[in-house]
Amino acid sequence: MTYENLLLEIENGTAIVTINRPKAMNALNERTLLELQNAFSGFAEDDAIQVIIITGSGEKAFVAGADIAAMQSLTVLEARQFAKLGHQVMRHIEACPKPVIAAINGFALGGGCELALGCDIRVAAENARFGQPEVNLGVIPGFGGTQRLTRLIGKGRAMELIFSGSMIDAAEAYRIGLANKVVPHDQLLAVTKKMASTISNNGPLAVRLSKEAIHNGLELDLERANQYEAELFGLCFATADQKEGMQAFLEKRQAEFTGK
Ligand code: DAK
Repeated sequence: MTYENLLLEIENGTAIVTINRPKAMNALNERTLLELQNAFSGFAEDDAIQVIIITGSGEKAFVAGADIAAMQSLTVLEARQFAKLGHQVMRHIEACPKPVIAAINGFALGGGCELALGCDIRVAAENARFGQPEVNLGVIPGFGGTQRLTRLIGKGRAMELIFSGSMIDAAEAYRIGLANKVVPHDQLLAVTKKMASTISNNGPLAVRLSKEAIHNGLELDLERANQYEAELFGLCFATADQKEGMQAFLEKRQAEFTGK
C-alpha cells in the first residue's frame, strides 16, 4: 500500500509513524485509518521492529479527531461502518504485540484522544491538549473513547471530560493519569525515542508477553488473571532470552537478547 497520509521511518528498531494531514490538523479520514491498519499489520510481523511511536505532523496537532468534513454527510450505515473501522484500527494498535507509544505534539481531540488511548503509553508535549468534544457535534465518542478513557482515568473523570466536551492541558492530563509524562515540545520525540530504546534493550519476548498479560488480564477477574500471568511467566522459561538474561545477570554483563 502506498501511504498518502502517513510518514514512516524506522530507526534503531523503532518505527515512527507520523500522521501527515497538517492542513486538517491530522484528522482521521477513512484513508488514514486504512493506512494505519495496514502499517500496523506490517509492524506486527517485522522482527526488526521492537517499538512503535505514533505522532502527528506539524506544530499544532497530534490528531484533532475524526475528519468532521468527511463525517458530516454520512448515512446511518456509513457512520456505523466508519465507527467500526475506527474500532478495528484502535483494537489493532492495542493488540499489536509490540509496545506502542503516542508522542502527543498538540491537540489530541475526539478520535485523536481515542487513538492515543489505543496506544500503550502516552508522552505529551507541554502544548498538548486533550478532549472528547464529540457532544459539541451532536455525537458520542465513536472510536472507543467511552470505554478506554473510563478504564484509564476512572468513571467520574471520564464522564466529566465526555459530558463537558472541554479540553484539558498536558499538566492536567498527567495529573489524572491520561499522560504518562509531560515534556517540553522540542524534546518530545527525543524523550519518546529514548523511552523506546530503553524498552528495546529489554528481552523483546518478555516485553511482548507483559503487554499480553496486562491487556488480556484486565478482561479477567484477579484470580484468573494471576493464573494467566503464571502461564505466561512459565512460557518465558521456554525462551533463549530468559536463559541469556539470567546468565548475563549472574556473569555481571549486559544481556544480548535475540528475541528467541
Ligand atoms: N476534522 C476535519 N478538519 C479539521 C478537524 C477535524 N476534526 N479539526 C480541524 N480541522 C481543520 C479545520 O477545519 C481547518 O481547516 P481549514 O478551514 O483551514 O480548511 C484547519 O483544520 C485548521 O483548524 P482551525 O482553523 O480550526 O484551527 P484552530 O487552531 O483555530 O483550532 C482546533 C484548532 C483543533 C481547536 C479546532 O480546529 C477544532 O476544534 N477542531 C475540531 C476538534 C473536534 O471537535 N474533534 C472531534 C472530532 S469528532 C463516530 C465515529 C467517530 C467519532 C464519532 C462518532 N461514529 C461514526 C458513530 C469521532 C468523532 C470525532 O473525533
